[in-house]
Amino acid sequence: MRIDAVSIFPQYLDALDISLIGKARRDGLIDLRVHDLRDFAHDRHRTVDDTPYGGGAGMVMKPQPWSEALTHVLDSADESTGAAPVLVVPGPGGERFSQTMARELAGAPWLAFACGRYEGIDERVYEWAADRMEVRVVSLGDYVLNGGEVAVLAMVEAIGRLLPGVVGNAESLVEESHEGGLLEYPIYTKPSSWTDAAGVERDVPEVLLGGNHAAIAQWRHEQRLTRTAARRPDLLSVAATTRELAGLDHS
Ligand code: 6GU
Repeated sequence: MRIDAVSIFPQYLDALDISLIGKARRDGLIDLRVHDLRDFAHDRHRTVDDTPYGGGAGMVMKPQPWSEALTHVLDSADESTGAAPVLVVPGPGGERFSQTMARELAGAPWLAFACGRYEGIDERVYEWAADRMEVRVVSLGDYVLNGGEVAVLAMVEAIGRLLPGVVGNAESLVEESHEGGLLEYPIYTKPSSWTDAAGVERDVPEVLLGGNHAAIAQWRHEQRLTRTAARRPDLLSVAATTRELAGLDHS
């Protein structure tokens, strides 16, 4: 997959050199290209922002550097990418990012991320871009970050790990929280009995120590349900709850 990211703080994205995504880049599975928006501002101070028409707090990102930066990205299309990327603009005013959206975006050959800062990007950039590519404004959740860069780190990691060959054990992709609509069950490793520094003995649940795989699967499913009910009741749809209460849903 080809990924471009445009930012006034390209160093934020240096973290994508590390770990699984860094390895995927070195293995040629992800071609990530980071661009400095200021390279497309041509005045002495490389200005990318200005005051908002109509008044109000803060600054707005100017249209011209963005159109030039995104034109530069579009001009780098090749045989593998198709004509244009899906443009993802991170922002608190977007549709909510999710595992479903990560899966959807992982199916695109080319993604471009436009990281806004300040109060945001001049609205005409969205119009200009929509004439040339699919544009999606995407939010991580109901809180405000100072810019899109940290959101891009999260989204590229969530999308990248779904690409074929990026995560070694494909099985570790299926049983996770949010795949299957429930949170993950609790996990344990050795020792089976651990005494903490305060002298409290803490034991691994008995069922996991025997070899009864049906009993383990049943226990884990119950743990997923109780944990989801406690932490994320919004994930338990009426239908799923009804099925569980009827004893129909042990998948
Ligand atoms: Cl994607 N961007 C910004 N700037 N703030 C956010 C966000 C994104 N998601 C939640 N808050």
